[in-house]
Amino acid sequence: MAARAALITGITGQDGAYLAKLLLQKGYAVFGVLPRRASDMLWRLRYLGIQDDVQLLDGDVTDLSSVIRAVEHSQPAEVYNLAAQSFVGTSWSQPILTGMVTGIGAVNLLEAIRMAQPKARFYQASTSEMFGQIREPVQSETTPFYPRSPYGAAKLYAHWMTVNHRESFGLHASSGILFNHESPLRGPEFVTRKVTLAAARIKLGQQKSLRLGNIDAQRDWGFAGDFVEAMWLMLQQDQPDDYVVATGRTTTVRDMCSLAFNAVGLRYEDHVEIDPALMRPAEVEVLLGNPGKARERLGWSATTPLEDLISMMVEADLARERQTA
Ligand code: NAP
Ligand code: G4F
Repeated sequence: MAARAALITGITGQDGAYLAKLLLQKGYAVFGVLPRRASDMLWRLRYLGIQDDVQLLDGDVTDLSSVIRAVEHSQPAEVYNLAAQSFVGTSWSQPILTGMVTGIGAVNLLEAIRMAQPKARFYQASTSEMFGQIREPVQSETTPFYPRSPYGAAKLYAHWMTVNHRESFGLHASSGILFNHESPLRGPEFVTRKVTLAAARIKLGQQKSLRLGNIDAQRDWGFAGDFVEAMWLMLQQDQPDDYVVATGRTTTVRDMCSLAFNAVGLRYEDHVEIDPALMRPAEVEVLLGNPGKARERLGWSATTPLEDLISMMVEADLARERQTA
């Protein structure tokens, strides 16, 4: 019997790589949509040792025809839309591209499924950024949204279009409202990885200081390897639905810095400089998720404490920096 197929957009990103690994372990035939890029895109798949195990299909979520071809070719039982311009900071300088990729891209996937594979189950990578200027101190599936960035607004459009395709056309379309999740495969522009990489480089004498923006911001940070399990679990449910996926604990960027620098025997106060240029035009000051519904309905909960996550990231950065030195 042919293996159950899954199609992942954004397969070369942090979550795409961990999800591909999880699905391969579960016996799926894993297909990924691969947009054309000049630089090395496959480093995360190589890092996890799965680059030869996934089938990559030329395509871009902004190009509906390529998305339809990818769906027709892979005949997926499950489609995970992880593709996005996902860096919040860039969304102010490239708001239209962010809208096209992060917003319209999701609708292209939904329409391709509606036309070519209506029985496929669909996962949309929604985000706690949609809560933005928070309306409730702890955010759940019923908390009103108030996005604070072009990225958050684009994701909110994609989120509601997912709900709308579920309600209008009966698609098995679910939306995971994921809070921040990190790993050694996190892009170096995001704050946790920026900090763990800098702590490692400063320890090795390759860098002197680290410039950051708002270190009083608070995030509910978990481990990406835990979070991709929740994505899969959502698509195993009889009924599609929306779920908050979070740890239920929030920490300041400042305290996260302290964890990272302590892990290499340094004090962040001796190395971190505040750069006003890194402050955002509108900030999401604090995020804290209530993962109760995911725990009750999916049997999912986060298992990696922030201390372990940051140590894991610092260790990985030390190892990689030593290798390239
Ligand atoms: P990521 O590392 O930035 O991965 C995004 C992926 O999308 C990359 O492989 C990227 O390829 C690809 N992509 C960008 N534009 C594309 C296009 N036009 N067509 C096809 N692929 C395209 O993000 P992540 O952290 O893995 O997050 C996965 C998803 O979850 C994203 O949608 C993100 O917005 C969402 N999310 C993330 C978090 C988090 O904390 N990590 C939380 C909530 C939601 P290139 O790198 O080559 O552009
Ligand atoms: O790591 P960040 O860039 O992540 P942010 O903006 O929370 O977005 C991430 O999580 C979202 C889920 O809530 C995802 F949807 C999104 O795709 C992405 O994965 O910034 C975290 C916080 C912010 O408050 C930022 O202002 O850290 C603050 N910060 C302070 N200094 C910094 C810096 N962020 C970055 N990237 N770089 C700094 O130097």
